[in-house]
Amino acid sequence: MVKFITPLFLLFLNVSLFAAPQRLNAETRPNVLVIMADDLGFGDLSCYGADSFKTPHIDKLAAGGVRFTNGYCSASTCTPTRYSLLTGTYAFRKPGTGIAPPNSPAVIDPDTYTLADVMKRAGYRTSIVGKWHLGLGEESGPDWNGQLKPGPLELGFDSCFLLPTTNDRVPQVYVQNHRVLNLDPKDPLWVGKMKPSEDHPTGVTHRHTLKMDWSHGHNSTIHNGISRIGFYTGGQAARFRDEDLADKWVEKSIEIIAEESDAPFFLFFSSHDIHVPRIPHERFQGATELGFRADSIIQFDWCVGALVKALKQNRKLDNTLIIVCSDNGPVMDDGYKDFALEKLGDHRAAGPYTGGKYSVYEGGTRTPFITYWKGQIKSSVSDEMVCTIDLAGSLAALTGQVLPQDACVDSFNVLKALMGQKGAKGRDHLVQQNNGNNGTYALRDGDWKLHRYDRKTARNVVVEQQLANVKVPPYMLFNLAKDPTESRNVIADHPEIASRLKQQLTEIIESGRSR
Ligand code: NG6
Ligand code: CA
Repeated sequence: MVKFITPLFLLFLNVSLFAAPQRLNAETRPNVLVIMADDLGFGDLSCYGADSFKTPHIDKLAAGGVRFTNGYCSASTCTPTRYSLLTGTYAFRKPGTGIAPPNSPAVIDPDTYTLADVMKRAGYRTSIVGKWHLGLGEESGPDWNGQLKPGPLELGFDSCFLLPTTNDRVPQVYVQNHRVLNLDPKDPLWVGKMKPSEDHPTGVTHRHTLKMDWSHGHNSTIHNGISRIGFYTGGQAARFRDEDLADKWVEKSIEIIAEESDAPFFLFFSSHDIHVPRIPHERFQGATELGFRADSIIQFDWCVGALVKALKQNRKLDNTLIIVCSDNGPVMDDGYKDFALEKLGDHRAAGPYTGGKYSVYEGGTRTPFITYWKGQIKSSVSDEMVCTIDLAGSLAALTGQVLPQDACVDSFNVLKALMGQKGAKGRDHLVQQNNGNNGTYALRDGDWKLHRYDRKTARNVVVEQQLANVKVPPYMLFNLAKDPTESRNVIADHPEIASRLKQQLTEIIESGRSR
C-alpha cells in the first residue's frame, strides 16, 4: 500500500496511523534541504522588502513557495536556536545552551532524540554542512588533535563537514566527521583562553597589520589578517581562508545532493553568512553599495542558487522540500569595523521590527522563513506562525512518524502550514528567548506579546541603530496587531491579559514541555 502513497496524500492521513517509523518508498519521501543563514534579519532579502540590493535566488523560492510573515527562530542568538532546531526543545530548559565558547564540549547530550534521528529513522541519509556552534567532545572539551566526539555523528547525522564554532571564534579549521581536516600531526592544534606566549601576535599588539579592524572583543589570535575570539597555535595546513567558506559549503553539499542512493537525503546547510567577520569571497566584495554585510547576503543568495541548480542537474528538484530560515535577527557592529552601520543607507535589516540579535523584541527572532517544493507547494504568502523549533515535529509528520512522547517536547507539527495548505494553522503561541537560560523571555500568544525580564537590564532597544543594554521592567505587554514595533507597553491597560500570559509563560517554563 505504501507504494501508492504520494507525498501530498500523506499529509491528509492521520499521522497517528504510523506509530512506528515507516520506510516509505524512495519516490514518496522527498529529500529535505534545510538552509539556515546566520544573523539574517527579517528585512534582509528583497522578497521581504529590501530594495537596496537584490537576492534573486531566494526570491525565486519565495515566489514559487510559501513566504512566511510570521516565521521565527526560537532565540535571538545562535547556540540556543540551533539547540532548539535539533532537539525540538526550548534552550532555556537546559543550562549551558548560551553562545558556546571555542573550547565548549558538546552542548547536546548524545542520548537526546534529535531532528537528525527523526530523519534517520525514516531511512534518510543525514548530513550537516557548515556552522555547528554546539560544542564538540566530552566534558573536558574538544580533543582538537584526536577524535572530536560526541558531535553531530552521535546525534543522528551520518556525516558532517563543519565550521566547528563560529567564524569569529578560534580555530579556523574544518572538521570532517570526527577529525580536523588536513591536520598535520607534526603541527598540533592548541586552542585556549590565555595568550600562549609573551610574543604571540594578537589584535592588540599587531593591530596595524589587520585587514579588518575589531571594534569590541575579537582581539586575540590573528588568522588571515583578522583577530578572533580566543587563542590558538598550530594546525597551519588545516586552516581555511574566510573568503572560501561559502564555496566549500556548496562544494560539499553538492557531493551529497549528487550521491546516487535509494535513500533520500536530509541536508542541513548551515551557512556562516552573514556572521562576523563578514569576509565574502573576492568575487562578491563590492557586490552592493552597503559594504561586506550586504555583500555577504549576496554570497548567501548565490549559495542558495547553486544548491537549487545542483538539485535541478541531478533531477531532484521535484522531490526536495527546501526550507530557508535564519538563526537570529540582524546586528550591525558585532565586533568588527566593516562599516555595516555607516553604509546602511535606507536598508532596514529587521524590516519594520524593533530590536535584533540578542533581543526578545520581534527583530531578534522574527526572521525570513520560506518553504519550497516544486509541484507540491503552491505559491503563497502565509501569516501563520511557524518556528525553526517545529521542524522535528513537522518532518516527523512528513515521514509518517509520531515523535516519542518525551522527545522534542516543544516541537509542534505545523507541516500543513509549511506546505501552504489552505486553512492550515501554524502555532498559536511561541516563547522567544535571547541567549541560554538567563531569564529573558517573551511569549507571543496570538496578537499579544509579553516580555519577561528576570534581570534588571537587557540588550534590547536600539539606540542610534545599535542594540544597547538598557534597564528593563520585569514585564511589558504589547499588542502586535496594533503596535508591531512594540513601542507602547500597555501592561497597565490590560492587567487581566498580562496576568493570563504571565501564568501561561510560567506554566510552559515549569511544566518542562509545551507539546
Ligand atoms: C558574542 C560576540 C559576537 C558574536 C556572538 C555570537 C563579542 C564582543 N561578541 O559574544 O561577535 O560572536 O557572541 O554570535 O565577543 S552567534 O550568532 O553565534 O550567536
Ligand atoms: Ca547567529
